[in-house]
Amino acid sequence: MITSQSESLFTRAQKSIPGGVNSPVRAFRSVGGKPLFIRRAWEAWLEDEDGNRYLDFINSWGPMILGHANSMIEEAIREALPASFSFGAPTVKEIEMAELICSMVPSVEMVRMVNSGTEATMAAIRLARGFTDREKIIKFEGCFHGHGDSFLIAAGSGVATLGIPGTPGVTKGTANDTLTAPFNDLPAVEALLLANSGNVAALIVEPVAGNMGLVLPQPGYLEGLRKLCDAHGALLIFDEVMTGFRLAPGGVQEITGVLPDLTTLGKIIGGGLPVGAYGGKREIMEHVAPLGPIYQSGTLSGNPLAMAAGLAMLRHLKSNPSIYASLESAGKHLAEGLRQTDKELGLNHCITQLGSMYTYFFTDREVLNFEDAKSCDTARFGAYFREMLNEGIYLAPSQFESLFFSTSLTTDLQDMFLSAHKKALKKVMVS
Ligand code: HOZ
Repeated sequence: MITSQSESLFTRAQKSIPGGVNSPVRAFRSVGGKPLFIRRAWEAWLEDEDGNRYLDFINSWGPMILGHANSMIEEAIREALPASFSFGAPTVKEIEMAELICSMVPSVEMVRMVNSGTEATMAAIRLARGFTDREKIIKFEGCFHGHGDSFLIAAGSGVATLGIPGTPGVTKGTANDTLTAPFNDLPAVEALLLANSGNVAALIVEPVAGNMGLVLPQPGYLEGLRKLCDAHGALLIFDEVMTGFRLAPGGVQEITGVLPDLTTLGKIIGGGLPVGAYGGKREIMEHVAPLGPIYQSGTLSGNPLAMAAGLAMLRHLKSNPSIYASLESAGKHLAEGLRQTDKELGLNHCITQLGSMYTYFFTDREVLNFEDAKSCDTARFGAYFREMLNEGIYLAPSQFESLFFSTSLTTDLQDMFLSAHKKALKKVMVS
C-alpha cells in the first residue's frame, strides 16, 4: 500500500503542529507507523490522501452512528448555512435540542449545551462541587473524561496509550482532589467515601467504559454506585459522551434504569460537529448561571450549524429505535465471528461487545478493570493493527479504546472485516 502523500504530510505537519496531530490518540505512537491523513469519508469508508480506502471502525470516536456524510445530516447543515454560522445569541434550535434531549435521556430535566465532552465534564464537576459545597471527586482508573485537569489522573484513552502517569501542569491541589478507584469494585468506592466522609462532591463514571477498551459494568455495579452516592450525599455523574444515543436512545441509563444526578453528553448530539452538553435534575441544574451562582459560558455553545446537524441525528434516532436492535445484532455477529476465529486458532482472547461498540483484547484474562486491560500484549496489538490496516481496516490506534461501527456496516462488510481479522490474526499470532 502506498502512503507517500500521508508520509510527506506528516513530515510537514510536525513542523507546525505538536507531534503533527491535533489530538495525541491520532499519532500511531503505540502501534508503530505514521498517521494517515484522511481526505474524505462516506458511509462505512475512509479514504486517505493517497487514495487508499479503509473500512472505518473509529467513526470519529462515536458520533457517526449513521455512517459518514449521512445525506440527511448533510441536508440539515446545508439548510442552516445561509442563515450564518454563529450568533452568540439564543436560537429556536437550542430550545428544540434541549427539549429533545430531555425527552430522550431519562434523568435529564434541564440541559446546557457546550462545545465538547471535555467542557461538559469540567462543567459537571464544577456544578457538583458548587451544589454540594464539597471539593473531592472520585473517578475510575482507566476511565477518560476529556483533558480537564481533574481527570488526567489514572486516565484511559491517549493518556494510557502513551503511558503518561500524571500530566505536568496539573497542580498537586487538583490531583489531590481527585480520588481514584478500580472500575467494577464497589468496596473500593465505599472505602474512599468513608475515608473522605463529607468531602466527596461526586463520582464520575463512564457507565459502560470505553477508554480502556470496552469494559462492561458487572451486574449490580451501577446500582451499587447509585446506592453509595445516596448514602454519602455525593452526586452520581454518568459520562455518556460515547454511550449516549449510541447504545440506546437514552444511553446506558435507559438500558440499566440506573439514573444519575448529572449526565455529560458529546459528539453525537452535533451529528459529528463539535458539541457537548451536561444536564440532569432540575434542582441541580438551577444552580447554573444566570439562574444560580455556578458560572459556565461559551460563545459557540449551541452553535446553529451544530444544532441543525444534531437535531437531524437525534430526531432520526428517536423515530427509528429499531436501529439499535440491528446494531446489536451486527455487534453480536462480529463478536461471534471473532470468537469463532479464536477457537479455530486455539486462542481465548477477551472480547467485549455491546451494541455497536466492541474491543478485541490481546489477553486471556477477563477484562473488568484497567489492571486487567493493562495485561494485554500491546506489542502484539500493534502488529495486528498494522496488519489490519494492510487489509484495509482502520482500527483505533490503541488497545485502550473501544471500536465503533455504524448502520453502514452491512452484513457483507461485517464478513469482509471478519476475514481480514482472521488473516491478520494468523500472521501476528505465529510471529
Ligand atoms: N475520547 C476519544 C476516545 N477515547 C479520544 C478522542 C481524542 O482524544 O482525540
